[in-house]
Amino acid sequence: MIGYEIFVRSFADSNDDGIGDFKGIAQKADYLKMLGVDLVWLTPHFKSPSYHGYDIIDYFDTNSSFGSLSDFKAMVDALHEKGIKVVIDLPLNHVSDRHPWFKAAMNGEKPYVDYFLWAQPHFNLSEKRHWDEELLWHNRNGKWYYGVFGGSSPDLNYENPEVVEKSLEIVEFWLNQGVDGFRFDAAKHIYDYDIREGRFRYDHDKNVAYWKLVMDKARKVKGSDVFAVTEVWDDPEIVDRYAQTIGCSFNFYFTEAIRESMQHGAVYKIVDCFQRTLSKKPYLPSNFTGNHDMHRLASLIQQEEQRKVFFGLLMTAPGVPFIYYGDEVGMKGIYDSIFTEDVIEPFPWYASLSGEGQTFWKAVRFNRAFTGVSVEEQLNREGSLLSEVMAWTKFRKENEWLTNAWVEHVTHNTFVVAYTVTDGDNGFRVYANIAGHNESFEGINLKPHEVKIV
Ligand code: ACG
Repeated sequence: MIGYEIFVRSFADSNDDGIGDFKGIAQKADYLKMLGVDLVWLTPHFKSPSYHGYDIIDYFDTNSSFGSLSDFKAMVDALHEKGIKVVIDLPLNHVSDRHPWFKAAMNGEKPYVDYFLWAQPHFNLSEKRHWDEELLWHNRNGKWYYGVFGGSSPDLNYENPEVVEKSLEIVEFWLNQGVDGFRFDAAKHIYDYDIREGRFRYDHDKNVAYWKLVMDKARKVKGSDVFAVTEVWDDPEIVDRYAQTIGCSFNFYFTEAIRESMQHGAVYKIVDCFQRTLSKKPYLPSNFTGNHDMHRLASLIQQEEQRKVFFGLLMTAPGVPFIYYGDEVGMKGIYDSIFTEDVIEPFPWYASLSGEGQTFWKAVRFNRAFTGVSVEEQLNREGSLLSEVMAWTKFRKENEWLTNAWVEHVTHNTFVVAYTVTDGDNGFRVYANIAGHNESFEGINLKPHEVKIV
């Protein structure tokens, strides 16, 4: 199974307003098939005031720029017909400050006041997020509320059983619309504030117990083959705890380790990562090229030949690999927490960036016309990144057992990493040379940037 993250606003436009939409995605099902994708993760498609959609106004309605609920269902059907599963992004940790629940809570209306977290005298209101300088507490009209992702997205209060119940209703509703599963956004943040001590602290046990409830509900509605993947951006040992309950988790360390190794020209991080995250596990790791929260692969790894090695590592690794839309054609973009739009630029279908399906909701800065970064140009160039990616996805399809495999015997020199991938019955050994010169390791000769399977 191969996944593909689609930033809905940027992927494919069916009505010429420049904004990607559900019909547009349905119309591009053949491209997804050609690429070898069998599961798409759609970034939030709910009613929301922002370009990214992670702050929701109504969990039971779609963003009208993307289409109606019936357009959404038609898209799900169209993708299903092609054998492609649909997974939706579900930000349950917080809502938009324009959500009716928050508006009612600000007016002091019951029961909504208890849907959010309000400051108590012993709380430290000037505490910042542990990873940057953003404040956790926000003041509006003299009321202090908690919002780990900023003042415009207040956190829901999961100490309140009614909120838990609402979240389960949302899960049930969307499964009944035909979706195959979820990407659980910000999974470690459901319980991340210690009310007793009045400070930020992840309660992983409580979070995992909550996600178990969600998964029980999802499996009850959809059966055991519901697909769920968590977003827990943290150390592999913490990711493990969530993944065991949910069944699959994004492996951030994979993306980071390969990028870092390629930048430094030595495989040590890859070795550490493969040993720590890809050994035999009771869940599926989800390795990925990148996502909408980080610099694009092609901006960090400029050489196309190196990126081909990245795809080789990705497609020979166990679990469910995900491609971030556009990474297959070498889209660039530098992530900036203020201008995050740079990593979600319009998907370049054509060299000219104009034609049927092309989105143009924002001006491009990184992926300009006629720079070789488009489906059209990549399909017409022999040996392009896209053709290499398609060769790897074809290989992956011929080896479906890789989903449930694991990695053993990781060995290396400075430039070559070697590993055995097996599921107990099938297996092969991979040799990957990240260097731009020939290498020889364990008697295997490798050309520059070669990934060899023996
Ligand atoms: C998700 C979405 C993101 C979205 C939200 C909120 C959550 O993908 O687009 O924002 O709905 C944190 C959260 C993640 C969150 C990212 C953006 N992603 O945990 O859930 O922020 C450290 C922290 C991480 C942190 C990361 C950010 O530990 O928690 O992610 O930094 O860079 C190693 C370490 C690891 C460390 C990394 C990086 O891997 O092991 O711990 O991670 O290095 O240093 C959207 C918008 C926002 C808006 C919000 C409402 O993008 O602008 O405010 O919605």
